[in-house]
Amino acid sequence: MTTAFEVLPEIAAALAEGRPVVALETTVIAQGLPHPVNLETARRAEAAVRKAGALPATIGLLDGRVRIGLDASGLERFAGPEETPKLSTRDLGPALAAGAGGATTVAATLALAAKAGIRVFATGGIGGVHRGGEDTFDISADLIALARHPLAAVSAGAKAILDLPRTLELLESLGVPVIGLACDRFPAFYLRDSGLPLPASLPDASAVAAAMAAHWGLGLPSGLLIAHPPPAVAALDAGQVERWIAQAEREAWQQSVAGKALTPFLLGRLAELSGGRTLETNAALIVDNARAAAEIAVAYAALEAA
Ligand code: PSU
Ligand code: MN
Repeated sequence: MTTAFEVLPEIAAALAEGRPVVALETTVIAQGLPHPVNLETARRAEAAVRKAGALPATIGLLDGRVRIGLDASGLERFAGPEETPKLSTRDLGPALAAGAGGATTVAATLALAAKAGIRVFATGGIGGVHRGGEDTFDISADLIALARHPLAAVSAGAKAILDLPRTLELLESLGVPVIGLACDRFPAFYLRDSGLPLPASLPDASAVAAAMAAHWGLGLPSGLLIAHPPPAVAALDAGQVERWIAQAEREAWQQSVAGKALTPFLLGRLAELSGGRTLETNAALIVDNARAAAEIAVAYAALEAA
């Protein structure tokens, strides 16, 4: 069987030479944001990575092949109006074997990026323990993937729709460092500050790169979560966000929305209830996280080369 694992040539060359590369996911494009904001945001995130001196590797499955890095038309396929399946770690093997395509979540993207040898990743906000997760066991595979794959994942904390204290507890259990980038409290996606203290805080990209090197230098297998607050101009009001979330959660429960459909449903309802304000914030923080991740990738590549 031919390996269905295609790395874009410019990315393969960069990785072989130890130049900085940032992995980006496609679920946020296909399920997290509506058309056409999704395509525009994906392009802006890639541009932000390049501007900061790294190469973007947007990852997904197309026609039964893993694609590490997408060209313009590949990106458009994930952003198009047609339905694209959401693929988590468990879905990758069956999708490949069926010759199918799909957008990869944070969890699936981390697995594929690790196989390609990429060390830095960016998203908007990772998944975590859902509210009520102590009963439903709805805990994102993103947390497990962070424990398994050696990448630094830059994220605006975890999504505000989640149970953030339990999400942090589980990350501690899994041995995943959670490092605030120039902040000492966990951001909550649309909010700069959840009020939850972080176990570590570092001032800049080079300090984060040093922590990555030290963590992996010990032979520790996990990734690191780099918590990066949304840009101040884009952040929303906490009370307002909480009211929208309460309503979206109630509707999800009434309509029995669960499993992999829950996160896209909640994000979609928040966008509607807020008259598009959560979308603007989400797009802004995705681009800003991509930039921060590129700075970390550049600093880490310099450290490795030294
Ligand atoms: N970040 C965003 N929007 C998103 C996601 C992340 O700003 O839609 C996606 C990621 O792909 C993440 C997924 O892996 O949401 C979490 O889904 P779940 O809760 O089903 O694991
Ligand atoms: Mn889930």
